[in-house]
Amino acid sequence: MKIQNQHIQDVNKNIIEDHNDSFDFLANKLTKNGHDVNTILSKLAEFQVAIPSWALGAGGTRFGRFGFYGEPTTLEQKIEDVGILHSLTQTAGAVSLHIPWDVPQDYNAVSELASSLDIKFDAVNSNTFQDQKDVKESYKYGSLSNTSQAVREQAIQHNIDVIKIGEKLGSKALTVWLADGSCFPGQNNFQTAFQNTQDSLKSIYKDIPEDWKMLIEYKPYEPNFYSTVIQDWGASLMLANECGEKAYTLVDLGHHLPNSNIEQIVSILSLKGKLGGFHFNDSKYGDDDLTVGSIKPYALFLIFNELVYGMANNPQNPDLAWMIDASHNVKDPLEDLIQSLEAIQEAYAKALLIDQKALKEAQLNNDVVKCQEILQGAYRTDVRPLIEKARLDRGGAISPIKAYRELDLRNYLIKERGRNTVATGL
Ligand SMILES: [Mn+2]
Repeated sequence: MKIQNQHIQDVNKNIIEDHNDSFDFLANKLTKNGHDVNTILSKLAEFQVAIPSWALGAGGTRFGRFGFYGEPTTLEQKIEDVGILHSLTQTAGAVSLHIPWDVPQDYNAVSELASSLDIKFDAVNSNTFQDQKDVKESYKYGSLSNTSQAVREQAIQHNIDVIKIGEKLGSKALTVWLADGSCFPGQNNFQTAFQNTQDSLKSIYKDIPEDWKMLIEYKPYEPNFYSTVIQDWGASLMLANECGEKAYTLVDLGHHLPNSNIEQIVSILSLKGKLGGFHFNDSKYGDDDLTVGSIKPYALFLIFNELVYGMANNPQNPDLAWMIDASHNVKDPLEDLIQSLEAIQEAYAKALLIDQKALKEAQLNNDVVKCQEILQGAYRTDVRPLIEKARLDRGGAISPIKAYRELDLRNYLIKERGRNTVATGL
């Protein structure tokens, strides 16, 4: 299913006057305060976030999966869903495939479909945290870190196969996230597990194409509950440095212990030119994978402040691979992803409003109160008219949720695909 642009414009018609009023008011105010509104709008328009192929199916809880009608069952249907998101929001111009859940059957057809929807293939993700059907070796006790050479070799080969799939689609990065670790003290030798992981990653790295990145994701605990081999940014950075200049650290917001200062991690990795990718979600307790911005929007804004600073001041750091990595639980996946995209754009827009020059001056004068005023002044601005305008200018919806509901898109998908369909994934 492909949305006709005219349908989006029809929904926009009913709310365009309100939008114009609030945009004019905000744009005038920002211009008076020395902001270049057009530059902010073009930055917002350029900011594209990848949708993971596994996010389009039904969610549920850790203990059960509750079906959602009209789920996409093929990769083509998943890409069509990303196409719907992109048409409405104009900020979901990429898909991130998870292998082996979404191996293309017909590469030409999949590539043509994606490009017809203006969607690129972002990082490809390997999976060595589950045993797939008919495999020889089990990952029950780890993959790249396993004490068995045969298991490690199988996991290395899988990653190399994933790179080959990505190359056929135009991807430029491999994301490696390992569930490797231990559930009980004494189960693993920390040094052996780390060393094995390092050697395995170096073997994979040899197959990373010249214009690719290898993104190494970290996580402190879960599914293993005593130790994780790549438990934090320090472990990830050590491994990336060991592999070489095409290897980077990937930050996933939910992969931190409570109250970690993620903005500081982002800032220092960016200074060192080693921040390669970013996964968006939110959390209340642990790796809850809640909708980004739904729990701690101010923390998200502070992180974006560092990302904006890094993008402007750290040419040594490459462009980042942005991806939503969340679980929509009991929501319609597409509505949840729209909310995520909006929260990301909102935090980004607010961060773009920070007067970096004034902030630097206040920092130099040790004017702590002024520093906070500058940050919170930007944070308290209602930037939604800017985001609406950036979408509208590119043919998107002023309110993507409203358009999704008024166009009754879920019912169209159910009619097309049937009610009780099931997507691949967890
Ligand atoms: Mn992640």
